[in-house]
Amino acid sequence: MPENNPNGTHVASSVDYLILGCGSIGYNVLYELLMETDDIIIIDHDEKKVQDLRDQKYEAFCRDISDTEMLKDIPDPKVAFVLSSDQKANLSAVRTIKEVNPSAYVIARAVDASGKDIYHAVGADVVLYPQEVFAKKAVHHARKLQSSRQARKLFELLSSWRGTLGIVTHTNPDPDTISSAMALCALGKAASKGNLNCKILYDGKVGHQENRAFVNLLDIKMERITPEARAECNYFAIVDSPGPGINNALAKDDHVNIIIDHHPTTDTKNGYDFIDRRPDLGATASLMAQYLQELDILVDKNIATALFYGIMADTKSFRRNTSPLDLNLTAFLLPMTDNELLEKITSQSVSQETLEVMGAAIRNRKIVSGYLFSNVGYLRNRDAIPQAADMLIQLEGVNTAVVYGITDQLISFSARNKDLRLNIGQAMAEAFGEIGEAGGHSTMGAANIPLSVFSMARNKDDLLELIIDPILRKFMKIVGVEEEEPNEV
Ligand SMILES: [Mn+2]
Repeated sequence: MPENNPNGTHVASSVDYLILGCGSIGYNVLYELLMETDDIIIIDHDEKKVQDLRDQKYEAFCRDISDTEMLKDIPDPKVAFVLSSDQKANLSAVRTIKEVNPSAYVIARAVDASGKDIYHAVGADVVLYPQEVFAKKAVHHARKLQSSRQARKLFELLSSWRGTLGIVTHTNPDPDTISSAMALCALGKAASKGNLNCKILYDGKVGHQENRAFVNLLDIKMERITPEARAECNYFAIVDSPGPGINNALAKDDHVNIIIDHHPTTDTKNGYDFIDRRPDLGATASLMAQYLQELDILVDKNIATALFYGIMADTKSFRRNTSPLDLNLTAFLLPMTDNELLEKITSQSVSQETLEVMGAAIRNRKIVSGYLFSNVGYLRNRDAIPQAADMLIQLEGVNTAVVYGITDQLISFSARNKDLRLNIGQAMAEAFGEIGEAGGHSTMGAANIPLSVFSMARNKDDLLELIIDPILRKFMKIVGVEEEEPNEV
């Protein structure tokens, strides 16, 4: 034990750690620190305790920590822990330390939850309220346990299956749903030791230029979902959509074994072999990354890159619906990703049509009390609509942007929202849910209304003009836009 002297004089000019108050918390801190160093000084007012510590060869002093002279002859601490159960004494101790040695890093114990701010005011660098620390840790463990239990459950289920698992993406698959499907494929193969054949089934188009590059560059094998392809499957999984018939090619009453998703849903149907819905996550790809992490499954470079890009794309590079867990899991994937591939995927050129749709969205915008509406007319590829909505929500004075257009099969809406009072996903569901598919989160929503809803066959642009007014009026009523003349900005 260096510089330890039973007379209580320390010869060095500084000490690594100073512990003020050595009750049960102080003692535990001492115990933790001893794993790293024994350059520690303890101050407590209890004579017997101090003697006990000295008997154990620790450097301890019997002083009252609320005494402004308590640091006399004690070397400057690099870090001081103020841990007694007396709020007043703790506050006084923090003040004394900061006065005598302003560069010391002070970690203080708040004795009640409301006292935290006062400690900061007197100079504490970190304030911990033990009850809160315990609660956070306990909940964290419970969550971790829950997720590893889910991962193991999925693994066991997949290991017991033989035959073919069809993994269904959502319609017009994006990187989140595609990468999640890839990861589930890998998990299925690992769990069944190759006895389960997995295929990714999709419908609609892979529209966005980056998404097409994503599929090509990562060499992703996907099959269009046909009756023949479906007939080959013994089991079905849905990734990145809340259930059968919700934004995917399956029918509402189709039997599905696995659902893994992050969209909020009111669907209460059960009877699935496995279900994991986590609306608090920014991407389904995060959830899949967590399974791979929990199960310690070796992640192939393409899958890691795909999941990484899936999380990035769904969270708009961590600016939308991103939780700390999304970031942790992205960090987990990072060392396994292929930077060159990522660079190639993200530097794709914009198609002519996308550019034209963006142009139309800018030209045709109308703004009513912070709500922007823009009709982009007829288009072949609906993927340009959310891109236009992403762009227009950035316009000054706009809190909510709704962009819509018509394709050969449907009228498609995409909405973005910055107004904290409005849940745009809910508003879309309320306005359009009866005539089509609609939903989303508080900051983003979408709706697709199949043209089969409208019996008249006409010129597409006319049809859009004709039906859009009553639909939009319903939406405006739901979100509470006052009727006034729109201003073009
Ligand atoms: Mn998603």
